[in-house]
Amino acid sequence: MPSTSRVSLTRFLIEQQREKGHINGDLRLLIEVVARACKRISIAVGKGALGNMLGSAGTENVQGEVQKKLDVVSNEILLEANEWGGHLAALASEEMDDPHPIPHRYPKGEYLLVFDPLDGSSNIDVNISVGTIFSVLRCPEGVKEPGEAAFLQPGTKQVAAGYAVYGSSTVLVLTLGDGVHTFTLDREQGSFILTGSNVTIPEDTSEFAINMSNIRHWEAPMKRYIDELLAGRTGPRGRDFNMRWVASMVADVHRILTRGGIFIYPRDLKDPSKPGKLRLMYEANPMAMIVEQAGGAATTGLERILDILPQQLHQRVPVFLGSKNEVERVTAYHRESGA
Ligand code: AHM
Ligand code: MG
Repeated sequence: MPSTSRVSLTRFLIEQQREKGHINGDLRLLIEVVARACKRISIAVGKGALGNMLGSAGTENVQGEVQKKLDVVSNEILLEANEWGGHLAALASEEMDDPHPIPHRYPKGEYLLVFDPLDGSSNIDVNISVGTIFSVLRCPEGVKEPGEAAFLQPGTKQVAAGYAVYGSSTVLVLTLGDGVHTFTLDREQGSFILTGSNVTIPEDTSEFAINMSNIRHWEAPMKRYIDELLAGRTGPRGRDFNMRWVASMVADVHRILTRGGIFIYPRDLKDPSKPGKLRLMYEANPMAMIVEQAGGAATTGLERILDILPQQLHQRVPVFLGSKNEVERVTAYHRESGA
């Protein structure tokens, strides 16, 4: 394809606004600003040891997890990029206890932005893909100083969701509620170029992604499902299954978006106080919207993720997402068992 016919993210968004009326100017600005921040994060991640950014920041986030230097830097990049544009009413992040208000010196907009600035950060120091996940909601009408309550909206209310994966190439994946589109960063030009339109996830798959080391802590329906996959050709499923686990949700979901698969982080009995590891508002919800928009499914094992009414900004949920027929099967096993 000659380079002159390439569609940049900017052009894609302008056309979504002008021709399809899917977005307004503020949402277009918001997506552009997030994409620009992702470019900066991609550069910081790509410097590796040369950037003096590897290792721990020596602090803990609200979940009691040790923050990496790049977690903190990525969070700051996203805050700084988004504060002043006038498109946001507030921001919230995995790395901040409470929502971050827009400073009074800047105008406020109608949107709320929630993000995991650097997902999979245990992989930073070993040069394995990490990513940024984001979700966009509308600020409830009449709310002037949005606090936690303003963010507690079900995933069905997301007006946009996306992630950037910092892998062998940097890819931005975006949905505005009308299909899923992928943009690859042209590093020489510094712009995201449309490389995939209306991406779809195959309904069937023979590949699963799960941290098998937790098997002894799983509930019965989970064990049943994985046992059947492991039994392969001679078991009840009658075919062999392959396993992949990057331990960066962004990278695992990106593989599933590319060639199908099922990703599972179930509830387990290791720490009964935690209903799963992944967080609803900035991991499960945006990924569930992307997966559903690509024709896949996303549940907690019992209910559709996007239907959950959040109780807390940092709440955790079990996550089952990807190829529709596998997600439906494992969800049926959980429902049958009444787990
Ligand atoms: P993080 O947001 O602190 O990086 O944690 C989320 C990550 C996901 O990206 C990944 O799927 C999961 O945690 C990996 O968990 P495990 O360490 O059990 O393999
Ligand atoms: Mg994360």
